[in-house]
Amino acid sequence: MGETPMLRWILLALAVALPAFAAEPAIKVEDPWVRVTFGQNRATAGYMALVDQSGKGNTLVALEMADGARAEIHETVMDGDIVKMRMVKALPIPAGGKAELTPTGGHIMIMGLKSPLKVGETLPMKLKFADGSEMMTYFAVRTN
Ligand SMILES: [Cu+2]
Repeated sequence: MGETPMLRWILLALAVALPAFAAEPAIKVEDPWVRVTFGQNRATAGYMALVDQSGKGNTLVALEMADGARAEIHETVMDGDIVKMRMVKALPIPAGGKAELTPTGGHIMIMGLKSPLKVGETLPMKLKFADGSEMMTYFAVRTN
């Protein structure tokens, strides 16, 4: 049985549609921003929400920046009356849900910046996930 024109059209449509579907990011980053640096301070905090679009969940395991700057995931914990920050190895994003780093919760601790961050600039950061995927994210520099 030979290929019908209709079958050929369907195969062509699939070939065009599938790569576009596969390229869809499985994680959406909402409102990535970092707080402007003050004076000689070369450390600051960044915030964002990670939304799972795969329905399978994922885990943020590392953050990379250029020029020797470092980024860690920190959570804030109460030690008696004192607020302390603690590094966490990974940030899980629940299946179909979101993980948020907000000024009242956790943050991305950014250290070792070579120059101050000014309002209006963007700070690029590579997000690495447990499934091996990576994503460049551009954090807007803001005061709040
Ligand atoms: Cu911190």
